[in-house]
This record gives sequence, structure tokens and C-alpha cells, in this order.
Amino acid sequence: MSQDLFQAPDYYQLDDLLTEEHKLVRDAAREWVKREVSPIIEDYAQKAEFPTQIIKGLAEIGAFGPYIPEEYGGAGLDQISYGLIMQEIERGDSGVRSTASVQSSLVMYPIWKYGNEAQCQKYLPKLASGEFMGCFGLTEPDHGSNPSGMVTNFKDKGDHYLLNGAKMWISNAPFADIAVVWAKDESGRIHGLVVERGMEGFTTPTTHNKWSLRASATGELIFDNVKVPKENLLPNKSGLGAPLGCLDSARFGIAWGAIGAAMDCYDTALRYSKERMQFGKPIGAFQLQQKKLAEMITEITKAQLLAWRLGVLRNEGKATSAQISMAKRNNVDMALKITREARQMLGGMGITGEYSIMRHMMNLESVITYEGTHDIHLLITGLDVTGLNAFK
Ligand code: TGC
Ligand code: FAD
Repeated sequence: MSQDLFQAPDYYQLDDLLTEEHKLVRDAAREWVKREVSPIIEDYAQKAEFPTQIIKGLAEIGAFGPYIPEEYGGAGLDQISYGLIMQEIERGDSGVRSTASVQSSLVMYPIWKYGNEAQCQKYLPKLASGEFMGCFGLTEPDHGSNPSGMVTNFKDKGDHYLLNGAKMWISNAPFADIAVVWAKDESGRIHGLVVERGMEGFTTPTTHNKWSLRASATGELIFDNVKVPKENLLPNKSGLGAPLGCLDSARFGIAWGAIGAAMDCYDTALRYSKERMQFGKPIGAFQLQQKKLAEMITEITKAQLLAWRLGVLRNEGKATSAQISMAKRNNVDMALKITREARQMLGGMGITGEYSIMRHMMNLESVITYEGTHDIHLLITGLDVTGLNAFK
């Protein structure tokens, strides 16, 4: 990839809404992405490999459990700091942000919120430092948007649980040390269990041939009569609301992350439009190109305001799940549309790995699908405003 010349747009002086700590955290993540992610990410995406050497750096910028208390190894930051870190990482690549999102919101969060003290002490510090990597198994081959239909199950065998079933499309699965797995007990109630690599009957085959999130490792989780110690059940919450509560946290991070991808594409297209000459003028002087840029910065600014306000509400403990759905849906859609416009602005160069735009575009096709599809989030908003359930 060409040299990373990224300059973040701040059209409405939104930096004035941030504290000094927010800016320090964001700038540290921004510099780290320029130094450690931008120079290598295109190669890793091309060869469909996650760059495991950046795990330590991700931990150092606080990307693993930004809001987890310091006593458990987390950074003890607020929700806006968490969002800003996700924005900066996804500015580099959505797949790298996925790894951080899963580790923080889908592995550390449920252990912290639903686990007991012994589980927190055993897992959280190692997850925060990157010594342990985790994954989150909710989706199954036949149950994606409708996780309540899951068939993965466990039976009480006296001194242990016996786990059977399969999960599909699991980020980080191929290299994860632990998996937070959602499964039904004999009465059909959903619980979270921590399954560790090495447990007999537990395998994590890699998913190949993705055109999207190529620098993120995706796989399956297969449970064939896995004996899970009873102390690995997360005791403090059960039911579908438990995994969905984790998704709220991850979706919030995605709402911020998508802004990063959009900012990167806008910044690239803006620079290119001033340098690329056609018909004796920079292409940025043509009205049609200016329309694209003007609409991009307008949409980015609106998305920034939505994310910031949601961060304030999350900090105050007032954000609803439906508000989070709206922000995830709007901001990912906004980013995907910007990647398509920006790619056109670069003409043929836009399809090459010399620029990040096409990689962002392909990545966002996953982001608009995972953590609840674009249409599922629309139905969540529809249900919220009408009180009428269109899911079933
Ligand atoms: P429903 O009857 O509406 O709800 C069941 C129970 O859950 C509660 N609830 C929530 N709790 C916390 N947070 C939320 N967001 C919640 N939404 C619902 C609800 O109050 C109820 O509680 P209770 O006590 O009454 O039982 O459930 P439903 O079966 O009708 O499904 C609703 C639906 C479709 C919205 C939901 O299932 C859904 O969100 N589907 C999308 C599935 C999804 O997002 N999967 C994501 C998998 S993980 C992933 O993609 C990781 S990608 C990671 C990366 O790489 O970044
Ligand atoms: P389906 O649920 O089969 O949906 C297919 C289509 O039908 C969609 O357009 C959907 O919007 C639509 N649809 C479904 N129900 C309705 C309805 N009621 N009304 C209208 N339309 C409907 N999952 C995990 O558990 N952990 C992970 O780490 C994880 N990582 C992922 C990484 C990647 C790269 C990808 C692609 C997915 C990942 N997922 C993960 C799974 C992801 O959450 C699911 O793909 C997603 O929830 C959609 O499920 P599905 O693919 O089975 O699609």
C-alpha cells in the first residue's frame, strides 16, 4: 500500500466535545495504526491471514477491554474512549477491529458481567494482555439472525457438562485459546460456557475462500462430546438476553469503527481528487466529484454526532438496545456507500491494493451482515417505534 498520509476529517469541530483523555487515547491508537497496521495490512489481506504479531500492540493501546476495570487488567476507560479506539483500528482494517471487538465485548464483557470472581481472575488479565485470545460462539449453520433456535446443547453429567453442537462464522476461532459458547441446557435455557482449546472433542476448522475480512481469521467451533468442567459455566445470567447484551457492546464499537473506514476512504479520495489531472484540471475541480466529496463529509459528520451522543448515553447507562441498533445500521451503511463512491473517484486505481478503499469496501460487506444484519436492525427500530413485532 502507498504511504499512510491519513488526516482525520473533523468538519464540525467535534474534538471540542472530547476530553483530553479521549484525545490522548485516540491519538495513541491513530499513531499505532499508521506505524504497525497500514504498512502490512494489504499483504495480510491478500494472503488471507491475520497478522498475529500485532496482538501485543493491540493490548498496549488498550484495545482489549478498554472499559474493563484496571483490577482485571483492563484500561478502565469510558465508552467514548472505547469507541474512539475502535474507530482508529477500523480506519486501518475492519478485520483487525473485529479481533479487538470480539476480545473486548464478546469475550471479556460476558466473563466480567456474567462470570464469578474466580472466572474474572482466571481469564480477564490474560485476555487484556493478549496472552489469551478469545472467540464468541453464537451463530450456528441453521441459526444466524434467529439465535434463539440454536441446537448446541449441554447435559449435566454430575461432575461435568457434556457439550455437543457446532457454531459457524466465528471470528478469531482458528487461533483462540478460549471460546465463550452459548448453548441450551436440558430445559432449553441458554447459558454461556467457557470452552478451552485442548478440551477433548473441541475443534476449530478454518473458514476459507472469503472475499471479505480477509485479514481476520474466521472458523467453526465443533463440539463432539466435550467434557466442560462445571466451574466454566457463567453463572450470573442466562437466557437469550445474555448473549444479546454482549452484542449491544460490540455493536456500539462497530458504530464507531465504521466511521474510521469511511474517514479513510474520504481522506484518500479527497487527496486523489486534488492530484489526479484529467482534461487539464484536477478531477476535484469537476462538480460531479465535488458532489461525491461533499456528500461523504456530510454523512461522516452526521455519523460522528450519532456515535458521540450514543457514547454519552452509554456512559450515563441510558442507551437502549434499539438506539445502538440504529447507530450500527446507519453508520455501517454510510461507510459502505462511501467506499463505493470513493472507489469510483479513483478510477482504475481504486480497484488496486495500492489504496485501502477496495479492501474497506469488501470488509464492510461482512460488517453490514454480522452483529445483526442491516435488515434485522431496521426491524428492531420498527419494533421499537411501533411496538409491533415483525420478526415472527
Ligand atoms: P427477543 O424475544 O426479542 O428477546 C429475547 C430476550 O433478549 C432480550 N433482548 C436483549 N437483551 C439485551 N440486549 C439486546 N440487544 C436485546 N434484545 C433482546 C429481550 O428483552 C428478551 O429478554 P427476556 O428476559 O424477555 O427473555 O428475541 P428474538 O428471538 O425475537 O430475537 C430478536 C433479534 C432478532 C433482534 C435477535 O435475536 C438478534 O439480534 N438477531 C441477530 C443475531 C446477531 O446479531 N448475531 C450476532 C452473532 S455474533 C457476531 O456476529 C460477531 S461478529 C464479531 C466481529 O467479528 O466483530
Ligand atoms: P440469515 O439469518 O440466514 O439471513 C439471511 C438474510 O435473511 C439476511 O438478509 C437477513 O437480514 C434476512 N432475514 C433473516 N430473518 C429475517 C426476518 N425475520 N425478516 C426479514 N429478513 C430476515 N457469529 C458469531 O456468533 N460469532 C462471530 O464471531 C461471528 N463472526 C462473523 C464473522 C464474519 C466474517 C461473518 C460473515 C459472520 C460472523 N458471524 C459471527 C455470524 C453473523 O452474526 C451472521 O452471519 C449474521 O447474524 C446473519 O446470520 P446468517 O448469515 O445466518 O444469515
